[in-house]
Amino acid sequence: MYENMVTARHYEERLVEEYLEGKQPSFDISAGPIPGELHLAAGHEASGAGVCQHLHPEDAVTAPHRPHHVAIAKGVDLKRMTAEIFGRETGLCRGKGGHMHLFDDAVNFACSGIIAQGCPPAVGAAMAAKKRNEDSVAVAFLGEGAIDQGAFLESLNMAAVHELPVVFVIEDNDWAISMPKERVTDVRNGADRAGGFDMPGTRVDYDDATAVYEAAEEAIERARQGGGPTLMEVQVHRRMGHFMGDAEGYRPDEDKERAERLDSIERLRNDLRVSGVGADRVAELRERAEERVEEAIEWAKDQPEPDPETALEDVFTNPPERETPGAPLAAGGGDDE
Ligand SMILES: Cc1ncc(C[n+]2csc(CCOP(=O)(O)OP(=O)(O)O)c2C)c(N)n1
Ligand SMILES: [Mg+2]
Repeated sequence: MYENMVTARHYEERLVEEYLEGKQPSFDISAGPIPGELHLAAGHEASGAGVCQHLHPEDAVTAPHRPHHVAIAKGVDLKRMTAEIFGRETGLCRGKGGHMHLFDDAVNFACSGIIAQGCPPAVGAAMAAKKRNEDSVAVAFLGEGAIDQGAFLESLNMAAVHELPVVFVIEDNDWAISMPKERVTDVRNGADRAGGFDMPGTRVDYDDATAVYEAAEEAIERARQGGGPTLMEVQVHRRMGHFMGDAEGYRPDEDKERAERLDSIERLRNDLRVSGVGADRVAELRERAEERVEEAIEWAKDQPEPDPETALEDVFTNPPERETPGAPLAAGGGDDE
């Protein structure tokens, strides 16, 4: 878990450096080697690491727009994930998805920028496993800002009615962009939503990877043994802005300082030391993580960019016919199928 967490933290620290290249001084979001938005999960690492530690490659995981820590903990190919973030041809989605749309079928991982969108596919994966009599499970990660979404609530109902092997993990970082949760959600603890459905709800009140590990073990084992779904919530902390470039003018200084103080990585490092893991071993894990990150970034930056000719390949709709490239569509043109 520690290695996964330091990998995720260092990965994002390096992405920040790469992301800012060429974007300053006026913050041009489309400039530099990583154009577009970037949502960082620093402060969420305990959740991904504690849950995914119990999963096998065939177990499905869906994540939201803040996916890096979960992807790393699920074992997504770091080089191809990095190439995707840099928009390269050898990226997980041939450079067309970017950091919010990573998809790795080798380990059954997907994420999406649409809030709560990962819940229905996770229910689908769990239903498939049950119908095939396999003991795999599915896990959907989502933010606390997503728990009023229809897709989430319908997924809970479907999972409970069919007793599906799925675990929903709410990452409660107290904020949905600039919106504090108490202004938009009627429950203080997201896990209380389970009470409206026939499933257990459990909350880990502090982002301690070991506590997450233990809560997830119970939920995932129950799902694997045919005991149905669980709703889990983990208190995490958003150490950064909602996305890179967010000035966070809405956020009290104390809230930010608190997030920085309550660092789950430091907590786990101390716990490891107290349990007798030597300083050398801890340093070795950290160094190995850092080397892996550097290698992935170097590799990705060396990869070719996609050929513009392939821009309309692997997309869901058939591109409408144009008589000449760039010309307006003929009336009634296009093929909706
Ligand atoms: C269906 C939908 N509505 C709105 C948005 C815009 N949006 C992007 S992130 C976000 C807030 C999400 O907050 P939360 O679920 O708590 O996740 P966090 O960013 O805190 O990790 C919103 C509203 C979206 N992506 N999808
Ligand atoms: Mg949130």
